[in-house]
Parts: sequence; C-alpha cells; structure tokens
Amino acid sequence: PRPVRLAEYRPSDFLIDAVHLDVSLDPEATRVTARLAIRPNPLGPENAALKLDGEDLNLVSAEIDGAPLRVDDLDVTPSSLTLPNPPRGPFELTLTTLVDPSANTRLMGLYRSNGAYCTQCEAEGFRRITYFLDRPDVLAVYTTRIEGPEAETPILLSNGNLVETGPAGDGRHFAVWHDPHPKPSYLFALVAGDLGVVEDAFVTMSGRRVALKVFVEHGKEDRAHHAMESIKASMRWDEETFGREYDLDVFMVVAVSYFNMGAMENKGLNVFNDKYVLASPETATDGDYANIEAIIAHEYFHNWTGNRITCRDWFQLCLKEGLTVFRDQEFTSDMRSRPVKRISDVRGLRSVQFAEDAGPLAHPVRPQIYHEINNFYTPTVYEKGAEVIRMLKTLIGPEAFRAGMDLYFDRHDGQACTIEQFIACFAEVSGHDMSQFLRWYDQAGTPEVDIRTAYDPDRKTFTIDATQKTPPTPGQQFKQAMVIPLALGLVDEDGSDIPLVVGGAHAGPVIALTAENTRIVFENVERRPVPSLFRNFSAPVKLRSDQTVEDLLFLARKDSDPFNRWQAVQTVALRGLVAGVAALREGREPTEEPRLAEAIGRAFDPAETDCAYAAQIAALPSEGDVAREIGEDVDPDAIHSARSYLKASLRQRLAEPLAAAFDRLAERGPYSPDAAAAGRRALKIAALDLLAAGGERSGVERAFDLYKTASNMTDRVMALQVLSLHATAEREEALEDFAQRYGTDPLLIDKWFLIQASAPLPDTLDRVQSLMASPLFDMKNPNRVRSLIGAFASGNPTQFNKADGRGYGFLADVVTELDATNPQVAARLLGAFRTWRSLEPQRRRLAESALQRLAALPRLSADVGDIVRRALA
Ligand code: B3K
Ligand code: ZN
Repeated sequence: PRPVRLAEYRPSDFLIDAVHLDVSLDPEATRVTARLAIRPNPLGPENAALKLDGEDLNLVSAEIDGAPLRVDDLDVTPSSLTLPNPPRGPFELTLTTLVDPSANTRLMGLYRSNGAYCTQCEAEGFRRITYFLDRPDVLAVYTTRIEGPEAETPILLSNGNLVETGPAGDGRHFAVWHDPHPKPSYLFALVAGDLGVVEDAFVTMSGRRVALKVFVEHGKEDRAHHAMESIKASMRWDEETFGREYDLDVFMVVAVSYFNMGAMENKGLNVFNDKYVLASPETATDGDYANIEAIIAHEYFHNWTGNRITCRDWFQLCLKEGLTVFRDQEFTSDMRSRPVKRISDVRGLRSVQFAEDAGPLAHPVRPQIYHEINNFYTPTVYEKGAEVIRMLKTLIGPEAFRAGMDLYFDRHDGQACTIEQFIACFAEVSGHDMSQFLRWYDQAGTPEVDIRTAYDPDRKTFTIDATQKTPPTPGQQFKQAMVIPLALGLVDEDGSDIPLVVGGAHAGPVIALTAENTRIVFENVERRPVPSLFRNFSAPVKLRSDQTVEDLLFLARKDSDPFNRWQAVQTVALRGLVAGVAALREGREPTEEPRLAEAIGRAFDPAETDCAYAAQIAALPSEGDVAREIGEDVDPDAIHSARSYLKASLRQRLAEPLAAAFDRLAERGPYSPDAAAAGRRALKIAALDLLAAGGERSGVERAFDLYKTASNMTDRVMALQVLSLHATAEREEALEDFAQRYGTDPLLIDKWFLIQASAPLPDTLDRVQSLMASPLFDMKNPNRVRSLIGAFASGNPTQFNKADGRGYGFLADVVTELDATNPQVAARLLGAFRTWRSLEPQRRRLAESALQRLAALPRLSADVGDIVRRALA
C-alpha cells in the first residue's frame, strides 16, 4: 500500500461548501442521499477530475444539477467515485447510496450499538456514509434530515441546531438539523434510537442560554449527572481561562456502549463510550469520576481547538490533540490538585509515551509519513504533543502564551491549519524565534539530558554542565539539538532557593538548553547547594545526573517544588530496584536502602494532610518503569521479584504506621467523589497494598474485610485488586462475590475482567482464556476486549511475557480473529509489542516469531499490517 507523506500535501482540487444529507434509517439498508454544492478550488489545477472517497457503499443513483448521470460518466472503485469531466464552475452533485449499519462491525461510519444508530467519522469514516472529499481541509455547512421509525428511533440527532421535526408516514418521523459552522466531514455525527435524557442549561458569558442534554440508555439517567456537571464546569472554565464561548443553541453528549475509543468531539453532538459518561456512587470509582470529568472537558474544549480551528491534514493531528490534552490537563489541575495531576500525567507519559519513543513504533509528534492514520492516535501525538505546548508556555511565559492563543483563535477561526501557523502566533506575540522549537514536532525520540555539577568553594561558583542527546529512531538516525527548558532551583540547607546569578545578572528559574553542551556558572554561591532539576517536569526528557542518594533524600524533604519532592523518592526507589534486579539475576539477594522506607513512611504520617499527594509518594515505580530504566536485556520476572522484595521489606519496616494509616483513613459518612475524599481512599489503599505485600495474612484479611464491608465502589474494587495479587482463598471468594453482585452491569464486569487479567499469577492466561468463553465476554464490544485482553497484554508484564511465549501466541491469535471484524481495536492490542526489542534474548525471539506469524497471514487489515511491519522493521 502507498504511504501518505506530509511533503506531498496538495490542496483539494475541489471544495464542497454545503452538504444536504437525507438519511432514511433502516437496519440493513439505510438510504443516504447527499446533495453536495461543489466548486473547483481556485487554488487547484484547471480541468481536474473529481475523485471522491468511498468505502463499503452501494451506489444507487447520481445526478448533476438535477440531471441523472449514466454509469459510464462515473468511475466507481471499492474506495472511490470519480467524475472524469466535472463541470468547470459550481455544481450540485446528488448521490444516493445504501449502507448496512448492522453489518458494520468496524464501528466506523454508521453502525448500531445496542440497537441505537450512531456514527464515528474521525479520521476517515464519513466515506463509509457517502462518497465525499473526506479530508479535513474541506469545510462545509451541513443540513441533515434524518428519518426513522418513531417507535425504535424516537430520538433523532445530528450536529448543530434543530430546525424542524414532523411525521413522515408509515409510523416514521423525521428531524432536520442545521449546523451553521463550516466543518470537515470527520466532525459529522448522527444518532438515532430510544434513549433516556438528562437536561440542564448553561448561560454563556455573553448571556446566551444553551440547552444541555446527556443521552443514555433508559434506566441509566441517574448515572448521567456527573457528566452533566462536568459539561457545565468545562464551559465555565473555557470562558474564564481562554475567553472561549460556546456557539450553538444546544450541546449534546450521547453515551454508547460499542465504541472504538474514549469519545468523539463531533460538533455540538459529542459521542462517548458510556464508560466515560456513566457514574453513580454505587457503580463508579474515584478514577471513573475523574476520567469522566477530564474526557468531557477534553471533547468540549475541542469545540475551539479542533472544530472552530481544525487541521489542514492528518499530519497536523497534534494541532488539535496535543493542544486539547494540554487544555484538559490544565482544567483538571484547576479543579483538583495541580501537583497530583502533574505527577499522574508524568507517570502516564513515561509509561506509555517514553516506551513508544524507545521502540520500533517511535514517531515524531507530527509524523511525516503514514500508511494508516488511525494508528497515529498515539501517546506521542496526544501526551507528548501536550508537553510541547506546556514547554512553549514555560519558554515564553503565561502572558505571552495567552496572547498567542488569543491571536490564534482570532486569526484562524474557521480555518484548517498547520503547526507552523499555530507556532507563528506565539513567535509574533513573544518576539521569540521559534525555529528550533519546531524540532519538537519533527524529531522523534526522548532526549536524554546528562547533568554534572561542581561547586568551587574558592570562587563561590556552582557549575552545571548539561549535555543533551536524542537517540536514533526509525527513519531518523541523526538528531539535532533541541531547545529544552530546564526549570531549576539551587536549594540551600534550610530548603530555600538561593538567588540565581549568572554573569552578574539575575537568571532563571527557567534556562533554555539549546546546544548539545551547555555550561552554566552560578555565582555568589556561599555553600554547595543541592540542585533541583527539571522542576515540575519542565521538559519531556530523561534525566541522568550526578545527584547522590543523599541529595535526593534531601530534596524529598526540602525542595519547594512538590513534583521534585515526589521525583526524588521515585529516583531513589528506581535506583534501588534496578540494583535489585541485577542482584537477583546474579543469584544474590537485593540489598535495601533503609532511608527509602523512611521517605515513603512519611506519606503515612498523620501530619501529612494532602493524602492524594502522599499516595503518589507511596506508589513505587511500576514494573514498566524499571524495565525502561534497564532498557535492554529485560527480564520481566526478575523485575517483578525485585519489586515484590522491596514491597515486602517496606511492609516489615513500616508495619505500624501502615496499619495506623489504614485504620485512620477508614471511610466515615456518605461517599463523595471529590478530590480530597478520593485522596484519602487512595492513601488508604496504598497502605493496604503494602500491608498485603507478599501475601501477608493480616494484610490479606484486612483487604478481604474492606472488600466485604465497603460502602463505595472505589473501596470495593481496590480491595479486590489488592486481593487479586495473591493466590488465596479470599481472592477467589471475593471474585466470585463480585460477579454475583454485578454480573448484569457490563462496566462493572469490565473491572472484574481487568483485575483478573492483570494478576501476576501463573494461571492468569488460562483464566483469561476461560473468561473469553463466558457469556459475559463479547469480542464485538471494544470495552470487553480492552478490559480482558488489553489489560492482559499491556498491563501484566510477567504473564504476557511468559518465558514460554504463550502470552505472545495468545495475543497473535486474538489479533488474527479480531482483525476480521474490528481492525482498529485489533491494531491497538498489538501495541503491547511496542517494547519487544528490549526483552532478553529468549523472549525476544518468541515475540518476534509471534509477530512474524502475523506478518505471514494472507489477509491483514491496513491497521494491523502497518503495526506488524513497523514493529518488525
Ligand atoms: N478525536 C477523537 C479521536 C478519534 C480517533 C480516531 N481513530 C477523540 C479525541 O481525541 O478527543
Ligand atoms: Zn482529542
């Protein structure tokens, strides 16, 4: 298959200004009539043929300006419809096609979810509804008439404002929607079904009243209120923080249970995976509440960053995604705790994006080539894309950042833009030269920054030597120096920052490292300070430094930056774990760092009032963190053992404070999902997890007791999760009980699947296979697939990477089966192989042969084929 290249971008030969869609719903033969107002693009060549995209469509008829076209006026292939000689001026093309929503298992285009009709068009799904110029730089005004049986589809929704409804005969009815804002086809949506609704309203900053509606399955209305509150909070925040007001009379969210990803920002009609809408104290955990709030915000914020200003082409995906992730992160920071949000985002970035960057699937934030765009909705485009925006803000300052955003909205409203146009706005308002900064978009890989320091007591100088290096990534052997914002402090004995003076002038606190080697000499330094580097994680880099364990333990107590207090404990723990793995592989016992227990123990001190933050301090680096730190010849079993060893030693050393904290933090009063209450539960579970380390009886009993007496879903699920790590009778009893209680609720069964699939126990794979055969599992539902198989492949390092290769073979089998029905989800699962090259030789061989087995299959989708080929390249 031919790749698409950024360098080959050309504007469309034709434009489509208006679209009139007439959709007559039928389970197997939905009739779509599209009237398209088309004209040649003034920027394009003369006499071009008109080639529209199409997929899985059945063409019924075609007319130009009311006159029927004959078959030989058209060239129709499985992926296109071409008019070789279209009119030279504006014309109206009317196309009628039939589509089969019931047969649509890819969940792209128009499909059915539990009986309701819904659509997903990003990135290239609109072509599965009608023939179209299905590219983001073709912006049209849409008017959509939907007709369907009143009994099965009382609710008929599309983008924009409702303009007309009425009967259509034969028990059918219709609704007409008009969206005045020109948009690309990927933002089109249609929903029809018998749904319940929760309604509210929001008055915008200019005093307009916007109707708000959240649609869910009947009977689940009481689980839609948190989503509704989150919509209002998001609307308010975007007005206050970015001056952005909503622009239609109605804003709708629809929850569907069959959905390939989290949610979709269709104009005025966001479609959500119901997992990210439904929540009640009886059914949702603190994590669910937080995710819903964040994802509702993310999709809502797209209304300006994505919809009003969209992407010129799919290479610019980070223009909307990185920026919108940044915006939702800021929103959550304002709604909850800023340091806790930062820590959890950095944990996530390192565990998935750094892993991606270090393996065969690495690509730039703005890729230059793709075979299948759906494989580029990645942590690099999203999360690293957000880090790039954050660095931009750090480098030019918050005022210039806001001014640049204002200019961007002002200048580009209604346009399909590029990264260069976006960055130009910030260059203009700040006067900074942004050419080196743009490398963050085009150069893949995680830069490594090495920092050496020296104190000169005679000269009273403190010198920092920083070296940066970005390792090679696929297709990019040699890297140029990046502009890396280093936010730092020099911390004095008492924890205060000493003033930063360089060359006689006040400096910092952010220093831009722009060359491969940078030397910074700080003056007037009376005593050797302890450097606190990359405060608040000021750049997405890997830091190597000569900080000693003593320095780190000092920072853990004294640094004014909460992120680096956390980072210091993590770094000490990580160094210990890496040493522990080496020891175990050489047949020795890991040695312990007693001061680590002391640092972690402080999290459980009654004086610590920020429980959510303390829970982050108490959470050790993950097995994946250790694997990445080791980098090559990775033995997942040794990592697991070293980590278990450390947990058991923490349990021994901290037994009393852990038990006291667990009791002190017991739930009192009714459940509230707010950040403070959630933080107390998180810290309590962190204590419980350590108390039960190594399957210690008293800890297991406490967990079992919490499971049974839990007054909320967070406690129940987290207790079950702790129990699930240890092969005990309590574990089986609790799992059994959970299925009994919640077997009829698919979202809770997903938690039950995930917990079992993630357990580091030798029979987990057998368990996963038998659960796949249970009636609760459904290979057609992406949520089930992700909770059972995705959790096993991506969240269970020891069992997926079983030394006999069975985990790899299993995943290859599932991917083969799923590829026939839902290639996008199949390709996602394969992401579990992104670190295969860093494994020890035996596992590496086994992983490679599983991938090769896939590569040799006769019929692979573009999605899976692309991942397999890149993983093996
Ligand atoms: N823009 C969508 C993702 C679409 C994925 C297409 N494969 C959701 C989001 O990022 O907000
Ligand atoms: Zn997004």
